[in-house]
Amino acid sequence: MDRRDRYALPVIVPRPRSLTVCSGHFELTRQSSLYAPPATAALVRELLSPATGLPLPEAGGPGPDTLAFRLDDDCGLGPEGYRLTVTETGVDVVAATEVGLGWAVQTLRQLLPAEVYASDPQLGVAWRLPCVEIADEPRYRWRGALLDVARWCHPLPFLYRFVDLLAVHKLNTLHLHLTDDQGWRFEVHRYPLLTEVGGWRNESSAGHVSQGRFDHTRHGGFYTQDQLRDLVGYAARRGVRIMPEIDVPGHTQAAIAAYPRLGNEPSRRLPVRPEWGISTHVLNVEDATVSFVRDVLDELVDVFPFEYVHVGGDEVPGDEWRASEAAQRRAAELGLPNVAGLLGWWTRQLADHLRGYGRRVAVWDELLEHRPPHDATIFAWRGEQRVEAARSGGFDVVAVPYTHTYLDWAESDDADEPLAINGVLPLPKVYGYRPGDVLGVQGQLWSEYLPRTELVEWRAFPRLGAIAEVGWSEPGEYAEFERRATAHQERLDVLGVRYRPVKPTSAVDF
Ligand code: TNX
Repeated sequence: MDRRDRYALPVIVPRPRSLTVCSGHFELTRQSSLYAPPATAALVRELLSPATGLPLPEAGGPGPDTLAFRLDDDCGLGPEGYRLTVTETGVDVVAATEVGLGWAVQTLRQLLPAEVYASDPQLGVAWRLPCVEIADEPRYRWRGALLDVARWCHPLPFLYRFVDLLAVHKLNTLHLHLTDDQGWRFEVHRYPLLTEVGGWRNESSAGHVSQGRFDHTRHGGFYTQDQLRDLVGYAARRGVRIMPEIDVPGHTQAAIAAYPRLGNEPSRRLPVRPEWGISTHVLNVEDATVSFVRDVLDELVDVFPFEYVHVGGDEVPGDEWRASEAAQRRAAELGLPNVAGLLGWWTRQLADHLRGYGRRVAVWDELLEHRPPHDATIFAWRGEQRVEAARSGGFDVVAVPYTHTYLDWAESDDADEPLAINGVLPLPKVYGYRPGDVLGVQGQLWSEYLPRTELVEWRAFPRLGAIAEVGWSEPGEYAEFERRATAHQERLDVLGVRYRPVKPTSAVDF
């Protein structure tokens, strides 16, 4: 039996709002031409031509044997929606924006044989599209994935691949966690030691952090601003925005190792933190330190044009501020009941600064108790009740509860699962997540236990596909999603993704 005969309906992930299959098909051949706005035309050729080998020459307008992509403000499907019609004579797509046209291109690829995902010409494949009518638009505006490149500096080519994989699943945001206790990955011209010193640690935790073992291997790296600018452009052409995160005032030991004056005991030399877990070393509350971070943000906004900048704010231990006279004085001057409130003071100053660039801050939900900037978007991670708390506080919320979206958690408690942080998050639980009335949803790939990119892929897929569907589609039956997710593996195979099978049959070997 031909593999494709097993599925009566085309397998689209995430599931479109409406899909009608009609009889017949349209076959793309060397005679087929392309009519589209320039950026869309470039994307279609970039995504279809390598595998099909088809030139898709430009057509003067819609017509027979043509892939036509048209912009129409009145198509009634929102800024990311599209209508895609395949008839026996050709393909017609309408959308209000080029982003919408771009998502239609991704759907078009999923209507074609899985070989379309190959990076070199596939001979002997009939590039047939079933006749369909699809009207589609996302349920949530923010559909993302956090990739932690601070704990392990994943190679730049992987970031490109990851962006491609987000776009395949119509995820529109890459949250790049660029700094942490264990490493600083963003080049800052004004403060070169951030990467020269802060980008490298002498060793890393080996095994689970609770075992207290180390690998005795130096690790590090960083991305230059030019590299990141190129990545941003590449992602934008695929409809993916990149939100950078500079995590302050906690999770900053790497920065303090580079510039001890940022810390609470400037005469002390700290290493970039080798082990996982939360450092008690946090930024001090000097005006000069706030200025330093503003300078970093000045360079950051020049690289990342996206409206949102994440400034962290999670897990800020109070030990050093409680022991610091300067911090206590600062808290008293500000009329704060205790030094913990300095977290809000830190963040409000950064938000003010970023507002000058027309930017908005995103912060972790710890800020909720410390008067967050009024225009902050809250990333609610400590459970569903934090999503609710942020929402009832009147904030925009991206729902990232660890109970449903932490993809660094193991997918099962089977003995052969690769080592993970505590917690188990199976695929059905991710799929069953209902974020409620929020800006959107996002999967988190914290990388303490993901030192290699194959492991990132193993933890990301298929669960990131479930996140994509939670973010894009109306809630559905898990069994139906599971069928599609299983068929979708054929595409991930062609892409060479090291995914965890929906139903693993053999032991894992990492
Ligand atoms: C908590 S989520 C963190 C991260 C860790 C993660 C591991 C958040 C805002 N902070 O620093 O990597 O748990 O699951």
